[in-house]
Amino acid sequence: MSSRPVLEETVKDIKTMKIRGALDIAIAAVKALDIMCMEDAHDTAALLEKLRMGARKLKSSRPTAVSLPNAVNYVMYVAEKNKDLPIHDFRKTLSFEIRKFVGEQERALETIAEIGANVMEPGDVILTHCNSDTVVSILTHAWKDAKKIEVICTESRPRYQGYLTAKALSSAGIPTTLIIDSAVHLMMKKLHVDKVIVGADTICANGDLINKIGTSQIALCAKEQDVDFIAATESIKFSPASVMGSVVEIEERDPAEVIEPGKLRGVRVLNPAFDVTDAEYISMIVTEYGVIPPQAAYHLLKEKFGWELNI
Ligand code: RI2
Repeated sequence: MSSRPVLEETVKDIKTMKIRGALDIAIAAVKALDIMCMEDAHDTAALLEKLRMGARKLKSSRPTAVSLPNAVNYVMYVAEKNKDLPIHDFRKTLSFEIRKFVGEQERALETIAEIGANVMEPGDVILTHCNSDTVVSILTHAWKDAKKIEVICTESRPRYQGYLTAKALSSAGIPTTLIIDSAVHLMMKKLHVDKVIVGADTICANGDLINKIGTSQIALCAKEQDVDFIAATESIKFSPASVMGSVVEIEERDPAEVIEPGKLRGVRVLNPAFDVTDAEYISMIVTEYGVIPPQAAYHLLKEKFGWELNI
């Protein structure tokens, strides 16, 4: 049996953003490796080689969200550690560990929803950007806790992921307002925003946040207006490579997402998908281990990714 179509399909779906959101792409990637585990192979060494190739392809499908390489590297770390097992035991062990890992990520999301909801206060007006499952889980949890919040969502051009957020929150019964991205500064004041909360694609060792393009401008507005700026993230989105000084690559997507090709002849169109928010603009980071200041990112990395960093 060949699981190549599943691998190719997953890579394609991540590239085209059919599967998107930092946590969802990580989970989809390791599930593809789980299916690859059942691939025909003479022995463990042959299967491991196929998995290595699959891991490389999955990791190169989108460059910015570190949850993707973190999840894939973890699975490959377990695979390499068990490379001396007979193939049947190898398949069983790896598949078990992958499923355990996915379960842990799902539980992390539930825990963050609970912790993040505690941070919300009754009557809060909250602004969010793009579409983060983590943020949506926090806000719907707060609503179920009878916090009577209101949420302002940005459109999040060019892919309009803000529509997904607005739809999910209003379906949960939360009073929801949609604004265009450039209205943030005006509306933060006019609608008396109390808190900003966003998801994360990557958290660096120095506490900097990499998230959907536009996030850093919102953080500047929040700083100016003395509004708390909160990042919500599972620890899988912390970057061990940043401990070693590596700079996260910011994904540049097809300009056709911004404007129909050829519509503005002679004009260069750029489409960066993410930006960097300096740690000094972040009031707190909500993780499954609790609420931490951005300055604690390095310690969490050491604790969580010691296996990869050898520290
Ligand atoms: P969750 C998304 O990126 C957004 O930037 C969002 O804040 C982040 O992933 C985290 O999403 P994209 O995939 O893991 O839309 O919280 O480019 O769902």
